[in-house]
Amino acid sequence: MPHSVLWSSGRYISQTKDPLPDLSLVLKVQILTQMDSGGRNVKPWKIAVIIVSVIIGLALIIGLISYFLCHYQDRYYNATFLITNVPYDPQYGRQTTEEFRYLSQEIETTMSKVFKGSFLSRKYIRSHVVALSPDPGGVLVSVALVFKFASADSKATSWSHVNSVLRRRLETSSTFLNVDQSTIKLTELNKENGDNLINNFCGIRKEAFSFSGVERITDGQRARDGEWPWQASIQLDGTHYCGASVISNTWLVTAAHCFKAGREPRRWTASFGILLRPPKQRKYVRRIIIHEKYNGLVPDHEYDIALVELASSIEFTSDVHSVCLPEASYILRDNTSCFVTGWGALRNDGPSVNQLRQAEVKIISTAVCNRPQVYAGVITPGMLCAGYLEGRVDACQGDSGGPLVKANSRGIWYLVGIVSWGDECGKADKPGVYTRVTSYRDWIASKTGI
Ligand code: 4AZ
Repeated sequence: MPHSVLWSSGRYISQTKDPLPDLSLVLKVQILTQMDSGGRNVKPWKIAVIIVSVIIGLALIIGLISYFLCHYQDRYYNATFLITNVPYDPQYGRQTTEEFRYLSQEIETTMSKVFKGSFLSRKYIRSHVVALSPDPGGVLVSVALVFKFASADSKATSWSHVNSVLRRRLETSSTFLNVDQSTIKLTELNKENGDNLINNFCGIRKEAFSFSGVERITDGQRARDGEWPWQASIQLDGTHYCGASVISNTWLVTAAHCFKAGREPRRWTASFGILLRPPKQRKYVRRIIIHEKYNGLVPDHEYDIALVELASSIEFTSDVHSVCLPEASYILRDNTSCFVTGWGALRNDGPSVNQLRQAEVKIISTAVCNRPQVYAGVITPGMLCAGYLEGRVDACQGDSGGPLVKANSRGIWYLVGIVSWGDECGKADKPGVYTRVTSYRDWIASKTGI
């Protein structure tokens, strides 16, 4: 230990024992070097400046290291390849057909096996078949792949890892699909294109949400951001009045009876996002199309469907985008589990809530729903019943016009019903009654082209 000088109570003192026992070695070296070289004292403020700069420097280094090691970002890829053992079927041309769903699910399951069984298993998020196109050699597949890579992973390395796993494992991971190896192509999409690609597909949620319990929309489960991105609120003179579903960036579908209170588009606005206040987006209404055959006479609830055209386009994000519409021929089986969502009342005639709620309900057959003690024959083919005969779980006032949705086996959500009516809320033998969307599928297409 060198002979050093320390400032103490206004005097210089000399000492030979360690003068800076509590400081880190780095600091001691810096301070002692300065003291030694100058042979004079170091002012306390200088020591403070040195300490502070060393701390800031260390914090910056630690921050940068942890940012690159622990900060993740989504990276999107588009993979294309040829399947040689499946002949092209014209039904593959439309995303909503059973044929498209079946083959896409097979491909998505294979993708999951390819990456989950590799060293990229923790980085793989999901795959989504974008298109199935005709090819003389079979079916040409285009699939979007989403990964979560650390920011420190270079783009080139990430791409080559995904590419090599895909080439190595695609052939062996499917027992059903024959993939022509020579046709595999992988391109990275930038974030904007990747986000657009995923958000422009109907019925997709940004992550898999788990749901437990069957509770009433009321004191039941609150929805989380991005859980039901197609849910809209339609508001009369600025107040929530009904629910609605986003079916494209300019069209919403809702119930006709919502417009009994007024049909002038300029009195209506639509808001998006799980909170009514503040919403994620808000739009003016350009046009309201009520089903021509809806007459609004109680108790006639037939043709309870309307379309709302927005004055400007919604900006699709992971929190706000469209739900899929089922084909007119789609058959909804009894006892299927569906979800109804809305800002409606917690009890019959109660007020609306600010945060969106959800409830799981089951499809009840029209035969059961038309029983004398239930709705005694008033349920028509254009309606469907959902809920529980024992009551409790149900939609309520203010949920009207909102979505009843069901996920298919690919995890893509379809609008199967529109909250329409019921005898109060949650009563035994009085389940919720919904407009059956498949019955109006062609009507929706005729008005919107969707
Ligand atoms: C309504 O008045 C209403 N329990 C909506 C749904 C149900 C009942 C009433 C279903 O808007």
